[in-house]
Amino acid sequence: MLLLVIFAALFVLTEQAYDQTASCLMKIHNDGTDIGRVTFSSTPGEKQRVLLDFQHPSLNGEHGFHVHTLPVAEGGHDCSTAGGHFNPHGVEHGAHHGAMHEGKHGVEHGAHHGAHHGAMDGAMDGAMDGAMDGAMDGAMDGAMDGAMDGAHQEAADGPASSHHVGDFGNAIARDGFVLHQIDYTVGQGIDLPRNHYVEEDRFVLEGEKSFRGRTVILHEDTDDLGRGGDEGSRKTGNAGNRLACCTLE
Ligand SMILES: [Cu+2]
Repeated sequence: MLLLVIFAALFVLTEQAYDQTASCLMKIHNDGTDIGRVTFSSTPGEKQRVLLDFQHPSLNGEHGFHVHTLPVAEGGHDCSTAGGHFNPHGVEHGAHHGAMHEGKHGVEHGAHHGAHHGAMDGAMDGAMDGAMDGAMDGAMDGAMDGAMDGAHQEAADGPASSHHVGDFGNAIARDGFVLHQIDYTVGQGIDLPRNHYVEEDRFVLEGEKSFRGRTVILHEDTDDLGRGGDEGSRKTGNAGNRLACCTLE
């Protein structure tokens, strides 16, 4: 009981630590059963968090997880009405971080990017640490974390980024539970484990491109992150049917 109170207190504190939040209760497609809450939090220019907390017997393994363009009808749970992936830049589907490089490229891009930022600080220590962080990301998570840094650098050069704004990869379920958290640190800073460093806000919760009023969808199948080698992969990651959804408020 005490543990629960502490956990609840921490949760409340965490929620208050962001300037903006948008959330909703996920419901099973064409059924309406409430499976838990998804929350997007943001302090623009500083930090962002995506938190999924779901429970349902049908949750098992990896489930593609995206923000789609349209709201579902009010009070409804027909996830088919949510349109395609939210993709204001008209690019191909990918992971939540960016372009899909092989692990080797991830290391190179990550190391280069890290060193670049370290050097920007004008300190030798910064350069070394930056290079280490970048290389670690690339080595550890290959095409994920390492590629992220490289991809964001490339994205800054032109429109050829290869992930949708609404792409968030997969949520991993165990025994009917999903507790999935993604943290982003915006701007220059220390890239902690599992705390993804991004150049700009990963998403916005106000204005024209806001996630608010759009629909979070959890799919039945695994999102192949655009690496499936077919058209479906480049559009949707072949994540299959819509398992659950809700429109962010
Ligand atoms: Cu989707």
